Amino acid sequence: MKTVFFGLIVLSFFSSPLLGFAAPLSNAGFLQGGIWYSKDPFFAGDTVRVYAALFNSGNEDIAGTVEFLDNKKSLGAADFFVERGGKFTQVWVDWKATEGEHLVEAVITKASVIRVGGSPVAIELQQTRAQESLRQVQQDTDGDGVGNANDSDDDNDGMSDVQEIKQGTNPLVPSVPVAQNQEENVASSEQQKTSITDTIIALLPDTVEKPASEIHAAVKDLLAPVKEQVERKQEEAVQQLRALEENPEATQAEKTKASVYLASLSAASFVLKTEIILYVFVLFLGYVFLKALVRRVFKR
Ligand SMILES: [Ca+2]
Ligand SMILES: [Ca+2]
Ligand SMILES: [Ca+2]
Repeated sequence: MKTVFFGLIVLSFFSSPLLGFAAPLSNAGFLQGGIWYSKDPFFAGDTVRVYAALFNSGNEDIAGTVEFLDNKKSLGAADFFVERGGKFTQVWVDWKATEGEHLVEAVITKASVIRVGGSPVAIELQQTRAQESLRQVQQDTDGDGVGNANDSDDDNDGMSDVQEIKQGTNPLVPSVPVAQNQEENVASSEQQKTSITDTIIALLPDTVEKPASEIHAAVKDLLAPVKEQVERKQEEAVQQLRALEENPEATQAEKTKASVYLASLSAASFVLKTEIILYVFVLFLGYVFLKALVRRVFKR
């Protein structure tokens, strides 16, 4: 008799949550680890499968529906069934990702206990929300698996984004023949510039030529790291400006500030690249020499 009584208590304990007046079930619901994707990283335009997993450590089979949300808008729903006794299952929807920030969520909207031979009995679960997933979805124009924000050459045409913006070609459209031509042009004009400085130095009299070309080399070495740093900063400024332009919340003042900053860096980089400082220096040497020569001639 005692055993039967005890058995009744145990039975009522286990079945009470199923009768509707009990606390929400805490031994079933979403698994830890939240939401995951069929491929990661993924980029704008990719269709990915969004997954969440459910477990059931209770003693009754459970069925229900999970709704997936992207920025609070429904991506679709998936029905589930999880057997009792520590089993789990996964649910998913397919999602065509777009560029920008996405808060992806999964919510159990309906759950019932399914008994053999009985009809489903609605229950309430404690854990009805999967751990949300906050993603920044980028474009990957060249499809190399590196998003545009982290890719220094978005269209993979061999010309960096910085270079393309500087010379006015589209960093998002491969422009290979133009790129090669322009790279050659840049290379040859740089060579020309170097040789102009060297030519001017060569025109100087022997006594001045040697120290002048030594100083030229030294100044060039001195400026090389500065030039590199300015170019790096310029690249950062380009990325920053692009991020601002893509950000609808950015103010016009911020954009203007960023473009002025970029323009001044471009100017600095131009000065360094074309060795304007060196021209001035060499011209100054020539002037000093001529002055000395003129003085000597007129003294005689
Ligand atoms: Ca890429
Ligand atoms: Ca490029
Ligand atoms: Ca291009």
